[in-house]
Amino acid sequence: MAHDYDVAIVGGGFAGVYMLHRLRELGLSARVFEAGSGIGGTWFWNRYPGARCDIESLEYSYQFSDELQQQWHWTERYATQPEILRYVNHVADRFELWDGIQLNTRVQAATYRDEDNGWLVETSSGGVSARFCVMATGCLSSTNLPDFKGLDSFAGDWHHTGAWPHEGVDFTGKKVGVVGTGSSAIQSIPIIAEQAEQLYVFQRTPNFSVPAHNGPLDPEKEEMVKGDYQHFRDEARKLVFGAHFRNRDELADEATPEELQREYDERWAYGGLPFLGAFGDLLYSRDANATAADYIRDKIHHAVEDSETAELLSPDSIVGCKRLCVDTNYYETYNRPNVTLVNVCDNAIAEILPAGLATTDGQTYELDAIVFATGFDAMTGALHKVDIRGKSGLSLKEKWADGPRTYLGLATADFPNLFIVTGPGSPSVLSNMLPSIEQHVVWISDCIDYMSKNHLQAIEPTVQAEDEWVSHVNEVAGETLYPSCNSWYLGANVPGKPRVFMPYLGFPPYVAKCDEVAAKGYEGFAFAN
Ligand code: N01
Repeated sequence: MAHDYDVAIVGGGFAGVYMLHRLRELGLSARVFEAGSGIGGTWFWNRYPGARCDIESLEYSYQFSDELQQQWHWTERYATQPEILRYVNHVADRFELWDGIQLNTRVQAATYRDEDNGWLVETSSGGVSARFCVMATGCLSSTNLPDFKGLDSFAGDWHHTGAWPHEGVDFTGKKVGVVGTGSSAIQSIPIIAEQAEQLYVFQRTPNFSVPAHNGPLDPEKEEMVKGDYQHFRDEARKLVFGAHFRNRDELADEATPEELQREYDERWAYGGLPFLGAFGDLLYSRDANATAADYIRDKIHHAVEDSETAELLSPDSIVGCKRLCVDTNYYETYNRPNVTLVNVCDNAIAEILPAGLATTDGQTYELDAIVFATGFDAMTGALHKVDIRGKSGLSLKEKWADGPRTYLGLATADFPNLFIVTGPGSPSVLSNMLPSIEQHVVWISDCIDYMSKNHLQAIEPTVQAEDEWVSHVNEVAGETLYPSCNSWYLGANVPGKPRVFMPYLGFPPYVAKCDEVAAKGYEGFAFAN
């Protein structure tokens, strides 16, 4: 039976947009279904004040077209959300992709049909059939809004950072509460504080943050990178996070106090996530990590005038175990007279009241607006919003009831011809997302092309390959400090979510494995003719 499309692509973020382009280059028909009224995925929804990327612009960008990367000019070292959104729209214009993108269309269900080895994709505006279904739904696109009692009764406005109103929000003269102190909060708090009459930050767990030292993009650096962009990309491909974090092999456990101080000072002055590359053992040894934690705590105490507030802002945890934050004036913001840090670790938020909120110790806070910077149901949340059914009607949710199971984060047994871009079990959020997305798009489209040329109807991983990969992902994580804290990498931020470490650490070995699997005729996958 003929399908409407060779490939149905769910999601119009950076993954869906490039997937469409790449499939078209191979002469295949594809359509992107996007719930939003525009493309860009995470960069379409996360419009909160201060939203910007924590990977430098020169490498948080597509590399599939040299003309594109040469001609596009980023204005800042770390691009703002509006600039990243302009960029992805430019890509869609430049490669004439709009006629393949259906906006305002939410995919509700995707069902595998044994009879024709294809997928029936049901959307808010009707159903389509396709040989393949590619889930390009993103890792951080399903917002997590805790079930706060009384939220419906709140008389003011409330917003989640991950679903911010397009028209913006004016906090001028308002009493504002921000719930959460992760990356989204840490980026937005300094800006909201400048507008609000009074800002209360409700902190359950403090996070480590490193200054971004953002500014206009250095023209010399731009010229240097653009002089040999391929070399710059090739270098990044060999690095553990797929980005230039200036990783060193030297061990903090073996460094003298002077070496530690010198290296951390240099990294702090440089700014951003490369702080984590200071020593090779920071994510492996508690003692090594403690040297970095002590250093940042000391910085917090220097930045924050009130010692009690500084102490409350100082994490007693492992640097990088939860994603390290990157900020502009975050800690300094607590020196403003209109900013108050509220500890909701001991006295949790009990309920939202019509005029504010109350904590369990009976304290109440009068608020005109609340910002929930409470994160995401990461990696699996967006997949589970779609009722995905594989062979014999098996639902993905049922199959993954104890945590996600994939082969290479790309596919899962019993769900033939279904691919996931940057799925659980792939480097995804532990890597620079853009190169990871491109690597997946190329791998998936090459696989589809191989199947077409070899008249193969269906592909799925073997259960054995999947089991071995899941064990390997756990084993690699188990050697690090990552599983030791309640992070969203583990699903620990969403009540009832199974605790499984979801991303794979190590971009280079991962890419090598994917290449090897393909070179061996898709080893670990089974085909049907
Ligand atoms: O979310 P988070 P996020 N009561 O999950 C708190 C990426 N990102 O949106 O730690 C009170 O990190 C929760 O407290 P706790 C980046 O990968 C990137 O900030 O669970 N508080 C925590 O403080 C990042 O890691 C950029 O105790 C509650 C906060 O809410 C990821 O997105 C920018 C609560 C959630 O923090 C997620 O970041 C922004 C409750 N009931 C995001 N429930 C860049 O720079 C939750 N919290 C590219």
